[in-house]
Amino acid sequence: MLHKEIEEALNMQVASESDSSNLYLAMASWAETNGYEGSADFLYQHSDEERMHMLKLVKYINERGGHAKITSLGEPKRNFDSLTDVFEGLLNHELKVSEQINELVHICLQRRDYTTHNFLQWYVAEQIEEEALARSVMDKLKLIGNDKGGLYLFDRDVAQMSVISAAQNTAQ
Ligand code: OFO
Repeated sequence: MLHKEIEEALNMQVASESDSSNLYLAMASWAETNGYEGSADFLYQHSDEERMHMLKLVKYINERGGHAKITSLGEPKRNFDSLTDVFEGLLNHELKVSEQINELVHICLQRRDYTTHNFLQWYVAEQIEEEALARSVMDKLKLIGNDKGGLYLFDRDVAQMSVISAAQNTAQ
Protein backbone atom coordinates (compact mmCIF):
# COMPACT_ATOMS: atom_id res chain seq x y z
CA MET A 1 0.00 0.00 0.00
CA LEU A 2 1.33 3.41 -0.96
CA HIS A 3 2.02 5.99 1.75
CA LYS A 4 -0.24 9.02 1.21
CA GLU A 5 2.71 11.35 0.76
CA ILE A 6 4.15 9.10 -1.93
CA GLU A 7 0.78 8.72 -3.63
CA GLU A 8 0.43 12.50 -3.78
CA ALA A 9 3.97 12.97 -5.07
CA LEU A 10 3.41 10.32 -7.77
CA ASN A 11 0.14 12.00 -8.73
CA MET A 12 2.01 15.30 -9.12
CA GLN A 13 4.31 13.47 -11.49
CA VAL A 14 1.33 12.13 -13.46
CA ALA A 15 0.29 15.75 -14.02
CA SER A 16 3.84 16.71 -14.91
CA GLU A 17 4.25 13.95 -17.52
CA SER A 18 0.91 14.92 -19.03
CA ASP A 19 2.12 18.53 -19.06
CA SER A 20 5.31 17.41 -20.88
CA SER A 21 3.24 15.53 -23.45
CA ASN A 22 1.06 18.58 -24.09
CA LEU A 23 4.02 20.96 -24.28
CA TYR A 24 5.76 18.79 -26.89
CA LEU A 25 2.50 18.44 -28.80
CA ALA A 26 2.17 22.25 -28.87
CA MET A 27 5.79 22.49 -30.07
CA ALA A 28 5.10 19.88 -32.76
CA SER A 29 2.08 21.81 -33.96
CA TRP A 30 4.08 25.05 -34.12
CA ALA A 31 6.89 23.30 -36.03
CA GLU A 32 4.46 21.72 -38.49
CA THR A 33 2.71 25.00 -39.25
CA ASN A 34 6.05 26.77 -39.72
CA GLY A 35 7.43 24.36 -42.33
CA TYR A 36 9.66 22.28 -40.05
CA GLU A 37 8.26 18.83 -40.85
CA GLY A 38 11.20 16.85 -39.46
CA SER A 39 11.15 18.70 -36.15
CA ALA A 40 7.39 18.20 -35.98
CA ASP A 41 7.84 14.42 -36.41
CA PHE A 42 10.46 14.39 -33.68
CA LEU A 43 8.22 16.36 -31.32
CA TYR A 44 5.06 14.35 -32.03
CA GLN A 45 7.02 11.22 -31.19
CA HIS A 46 8.39 12.82 -28.02
CA SER A 47 4.88 13.83 -26.99
CA ASP A 48 3.76 10.19 -27.37
CA GLU A 49 6.66 9.04 -25.19
CA GLU A 50 5.64 11.43 -22.43
CA ARG A 51 2.12 10.08 -22.54
CA MET A 52 3.57 6.60 -22.11
CA HIS A 53 5.53 7.87 -19.06
CA MET A 54 2.28 9.20 -17.63
CA LEU A 55 0.40 5.92 -18.22
CA LYS A 56 3.14 3.91 -16.59
CA LEU A 57 2.75 6.02 -13.44
CA VAL A 58 -1.06 5.81 -13.52
CA LYS A 59 -0.92 2.01 -13.66
CA TYR A 60 1.69 1.78 -10.92
CA ILE A 61 -0.28 4.00 -8.51
CA ASN A 62 -3.46 2.00 -9.06
CA GLU A 63 -1.71 -1.38 -8.80
CA ARG A 64 -0.29 -0.37 -5.42
CA GLY A 65 -3.70 0.44 -3.98
CA GLY A 66 -3.66 4.17 -4.66
CA HIS A 67 -5.84 6.22 -6.98
CA ALA A 68 -4.19 7.89 -9.95
CA LYS A 69 -5.72 11.30 -10.57
CA ILE A 70 -5.89 12.86 -14.02
CA THR A 71 -5.37 16.58 -13.80
CA SER A 72 -3.84 19.26 -15.94
CA LEU A 73 -1.28 21.90 -15.06
CA GLY A 74 -2.61 24.28 -17.70
CA GLU A 75 -2.32 25.26 -21.32
CA PRO A 76 1.17 24.93 -22.82
CA LYS A 77 3.00 27.73 -24.62
CA ARG A 78 1.62 28.05 -28.16
CA ASN A 79 4.05 30.27 -30.06
CA PHE A 80 7.80 30.10 -30.39
CA ASP A 81 10.37 32.50 -31.87
CA SER A 82 12.44 29.86 -33.65
CA LEU A 83 13.52 26.23 -33.63
CA THR A 84 16.19 27.20 -31.11
CA ASP A 85 13.48 28.62 -28.88
CA VAL A 86 11.58 25.32 -29.15
CA PHE A 87 14.52 23.05 -28.37
CA GLU A 88 15.89 25.31 -25.64
CA GLY A 89 12.44 25.08 -24.06
CA LEU A 90 12.56 21.30 -24.40
CA LEU A 91 15.98 21.05 -22.73
CA ASN A 92 14.94 23.32 -19.85
CA HIS A 93 11.76 21.35 -19.41
CA GLU A 94 13.67 18.07 -19.21
CA LEU A 95 16.06 19.53 -16.62
CA LYS A 96 13.03 20.51 -14.52
CA VAL A 97 11.54 17.01 -14.84
CA SER A 98 14.87 15.44 -13.78
CA GLU A 99 14.74 17.52 -10.59
CA GLN A 100 11.18 16.35 -9.96
CA ILE A 101 12.20 12.71 -10.38
CA ASN A 102 15.13 13.19 -8.01
CA GLU A 103 12.80 14.71 -5.44
CA LEU A 104 10.44 11.73 -5.80
CA VAL A 105 13.33 9.32 -5.28
CA HIS A 106 14.33 11.29 -2.19
CA ILE A 107 10.81 11.04 -0.70
CA CYS A 108 10.79 7.27 -1.31
CA LEU A 109 14.04 6.85 0.59
CA GLN A 110 12.75 8.99 3.47
CA ARG A 111 9.60 6.83 3.66
CA ARG A 112 11.57 3.61 3.13
CA ASP A 113 9.43 2.71 0.13
CA TYR A 114 12.00 0.64 -1.72
CA THR A 115 9.45 -0.76 -4.15
CA THR A 116 8.56 2.68 -5.52
CA HIS A 117 12.24 3.61 -5.35
CA ASN A 118 12.97 0.64 -7.59
CA PHE A 119 10.10 1.53 -9.95
CA LEU A 120 11.45 5.08 -10.28
CA GLN A 121 14.89 3.95 -11.43
CA TRP A 122 13.37 3.53 -14.91
CA TYR A 123 12.56 7.26 -14.89
CA VAL A 124 16.02 8.15 -13.58
CA ALA A 125 17.58 6.30 -16.55
CA GLU A 126 15.08 7.82 -18.99
CA GLN A 127 15.91 11.36 -17.84
CA ILE A 128 19.62 10.76 -18.48
CA GLU A 129 18.80 9.74 -22.07
CA GLU A 130 16.39 12.60 -22.64
CA GLU A 131 18.73 15.26 -21.27
CA ALA A 132 21.57 13.91 -23.42
CA LEU A 133 19.39 13.96 -26.54
CA ALA A 134 18.12 17.50 -25.86
CA ARG A 135 21.69 18.71 -25.29
CA SER A 136 22.97 17.21 -28.52
CA VAL A 137 20.09 18.78 -30.47
CA MET A 138 20.88 22.17 -28.90
CA ASP A 139 24.60 21.78 -29.70
CA LYS A 140 23.71 21.28 -33.36
CA LEU A 141 21.43 24.32 -33.39
CA LYS A 142 24.11 26.49 -31.78
CA LEU A 143 26.55 25.54 -34.54
CA ILE A 144 23.99 26.31 -37.25
CA GLY A 145 22.90 29.68 -35.88
CA ASN A 146 20.70 31.46 -38.42
CA ASP A 147 22.08 29.70 -41.49
CA LYS A 148 19.00 28.76 -43.56
CA GLY A 149 20.69 25.85 -45.36
CA GLY A 150 21.91 24.50 -42.04
CA LEU A 151 18.42 24.73 -40.56
CA TYR A 152 17.00 22.91 -43.58
CA LEU A 153 19.46 20.02 -43.09
CA PHE A 154 18.88 20.03 -39.34
CA ASP A 155 15.14 19.72 -39.86
CA ARG A 156 15.63 16.87 -42.31
CA ASP A 157 17.93 14.95 -39.93
CA VAL A 158 16.32 15.59 -36.54
CA ALA A 159 13.41 13.31 -37.37
CA GLN A 160 15.89 10.38 -37.28
CA MET A 161 17.12 11.29 -33.81
CA SER A 162 15.16 9.82 -30.99
CA VAL A 163 15.68 8.81 -27.43
CA ILE A 164 17.17 5.35 -27.33
CA SER A 165 14.55 4.73 -24.74
CA ALA A 166 15.80 3.50 -21.43
CA ALA A 167 12.73 1.31 -21.66
CA GLN A 168 14.41 -0.76 -24.36
CA ASN A 169 17.67 -1.00 -22.48
CA THR A 170 16.23 -2.06 -19.18
CA ALA A 171 13.73 -4.74 -18.33
CA GLN A 172 10.27 -3.88 -19.51
FE1 OFO B 1 8.94 12.04 -19.07
O1 OFO B 1 10.61 12.29 -19.66
FE2 OFO B 1 10.74 13.91 -20.56
O2 OFO B 1 9.84 14.98 -19.50
